[in-house]
Amino acid sequence: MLCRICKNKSLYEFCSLGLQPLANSFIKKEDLSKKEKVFPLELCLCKKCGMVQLNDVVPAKLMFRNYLYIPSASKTRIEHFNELASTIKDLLALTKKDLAVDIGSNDGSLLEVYVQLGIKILGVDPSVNLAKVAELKGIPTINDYFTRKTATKIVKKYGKAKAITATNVFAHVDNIHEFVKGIEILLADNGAFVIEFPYLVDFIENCEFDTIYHEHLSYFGVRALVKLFEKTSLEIFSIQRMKLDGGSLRVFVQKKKKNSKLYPEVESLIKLELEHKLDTLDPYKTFAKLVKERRDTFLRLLSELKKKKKKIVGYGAPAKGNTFLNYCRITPKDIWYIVDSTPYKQGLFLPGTHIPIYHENKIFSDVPDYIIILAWNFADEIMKKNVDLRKKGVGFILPHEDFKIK
Ligand code: JHZ
Repeated sequence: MLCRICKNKSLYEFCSLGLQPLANSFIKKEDLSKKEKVFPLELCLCKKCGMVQLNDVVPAKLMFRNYLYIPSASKTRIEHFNELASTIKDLLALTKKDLAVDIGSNDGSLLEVYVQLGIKILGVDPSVNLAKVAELKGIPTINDYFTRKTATKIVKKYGKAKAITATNVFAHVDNIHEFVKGIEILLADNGAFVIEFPYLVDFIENCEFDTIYHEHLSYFGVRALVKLFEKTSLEIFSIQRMKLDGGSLRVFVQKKKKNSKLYPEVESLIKLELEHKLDTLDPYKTFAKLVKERRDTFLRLLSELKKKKKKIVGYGAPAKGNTFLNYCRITPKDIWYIVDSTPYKQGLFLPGTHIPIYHENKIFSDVPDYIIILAWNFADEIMKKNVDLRKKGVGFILPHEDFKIK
């Protein structure tokens, strides 16, 4: 495996989560006895450019053609999209004449906001099922991956885009240089390409190991990102750190201005990464050690609660929950069931662990003693709407707070 950014061969593998099924390959009841495909889940660091990436790449068509994750299942994410769209609208002074393209547009949730703001829109998404859902909502969608070819096709038909977004998409792309070439073709000279993804500093510092899954090929820091844009006609002109998803970045990219140096926000995050010693092996070694400790802490808690005959269920069937549960080798005897707000996931079973997924209401009719919040990035939203259960004495286990019970 070569580094995705700099093509260097010297990759240092620092964390293995073993063989795992694809995190969004939820199973129908009739398929439970079929053998599931598993793939290695190992993380490496490029010693040259600092890029963190998976060792193996699962073909995209196995992961994204029929996709069950939708952002609209979480109120917090929709609120985030509302804020993102109006930030971009104000920044670029978008008008009715301008085109906004969302790459990885999913069910069209972000583009719907632009419609309300009166801007021309277009989605690009490889998932057949979700592109249909978006089209039904009136969101024009190109059902394909984003490449140079797709970009050229869009420019011919619609013209250049003043705003391009890719939220939680960039980290999923194998041929990232090809993707960036597509952006160079599609982006208007006075436009901006806005990328959002989980930030390497937060990922390492908080040991967010459950966010490692086959879809997430890259774990970006600003150092690697700057390297990626180095030989292109693009440059990063602004970056915001966000709390979303355990710590993410919002990166603003534009066509290069003459003689431009690194912008101050870019420089200060590179400095932060060096302060965290992300250019050495130490933090990655510590991360790998912590992964095992986190698993052992959870397994000890689980065993104590099971000894007391407590009933434990899970809140949310996020992709990250599957990495976590499979790494801990959890079964339906440990966690009885899962509830999730995504209609497409309800009635199915988790990959690997085969725990059944129900509508969120199940926790009111079949009340557990403890609920582990697998979608911990939305713990506030979930705790707020289940305040009555907490009052009744149900304990909420928080993986991101060292499995504290609230
Ligand atoms: P959520 C996905 O990861 C996949 P996941 C992807 N690869 C990616 O990068 C990230 O998103 C951003 C449910 N829920 O968003 C809905 C409730 O049931 O953390 C979701 O299934 N009730 C594109 O899957 C899950 O939790 C609720 O009240 O890790 C959250 O998934 C809320 C708030 C959520 O992403």
